[in-house]
Amino acid sequence: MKVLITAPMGRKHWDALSTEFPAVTFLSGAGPESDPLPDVEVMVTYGKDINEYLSRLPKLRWIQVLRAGIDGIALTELKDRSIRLTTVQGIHGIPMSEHVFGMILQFSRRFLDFRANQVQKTWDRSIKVEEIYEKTLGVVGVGSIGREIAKRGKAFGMRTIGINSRGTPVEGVEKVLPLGGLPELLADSDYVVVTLPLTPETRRLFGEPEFRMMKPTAYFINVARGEVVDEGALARALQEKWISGAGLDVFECEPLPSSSSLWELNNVMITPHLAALSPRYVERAIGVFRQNLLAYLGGKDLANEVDLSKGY
Ligand code: OXD
Repeated sequence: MKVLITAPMGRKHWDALSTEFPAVTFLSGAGPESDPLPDVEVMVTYGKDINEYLSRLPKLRWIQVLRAGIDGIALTELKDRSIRLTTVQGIHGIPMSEHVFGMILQFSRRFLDFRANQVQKTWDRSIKVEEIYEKTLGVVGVGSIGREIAKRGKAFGMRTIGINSRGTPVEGVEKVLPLGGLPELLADSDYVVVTLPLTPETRRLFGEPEFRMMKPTAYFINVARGEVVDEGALARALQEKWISGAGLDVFECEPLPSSSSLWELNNVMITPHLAALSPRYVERAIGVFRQNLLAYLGGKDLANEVDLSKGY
């Protein structure tokens, strides 16, 4: 069986895969762009190149993406060709929750202001610092990532509320609401953290009405996808102080264009879509693929298989 791996990864991972699966041939993505790869049954990728490879892989049966999001992948074509799709959902919780809490603690303890004062050698004790203890953390999307964020919120003594599609209870989250409960979560939360997948239902879920429902003292943190937000409405919410600030890792257009007004707002913290990154990312992602390859070869269920009709 042939597996095409287009995701860049170190030699040690290639060697480990070849040793563990001697009957499988692992190919790298090299070769002229138009060449068909007739015998490839499985593809391992970060996702961006799937659509361009599909026509070259007539026998493709399964794609393992080494990321959580599947937006931008031609799901209808996969469905029509009965190609299975799996993600590495589940490995993002640790780095993303640390990233989110870096942002939350920055907003609360004002480290960036102190750093700016440090550059000027200024000793200013008038900067107002806050606590997050007993504040409300609203996690919109309590899946594997949202749960880890809520867990850390609890460790800081925060009240946690969350949203998932049906309001199904989640361990460690005090109150879970269905998507229709968004106004309640927005009105109650001091920190709104978005970890939703991008689907037709969640596209531009956050617009002017939603930002106006938030407390003026609240912060909005998006580590999901830029397209779940109407970025123009968010910029106005921040400029006109409907909300206190935002921590943004994802944007409608990436890289964020230099013309975006978000760059200039001093109540915004921007990071370049890397909340999930970690020195352990590849090792964890390949770990999921290895388990799935064993299951695939043994005819068992694959972990994190996407329901191609639902899109998640
Ligand atoms: C992902 C991401 O989808 O990091 O994995 O955005």
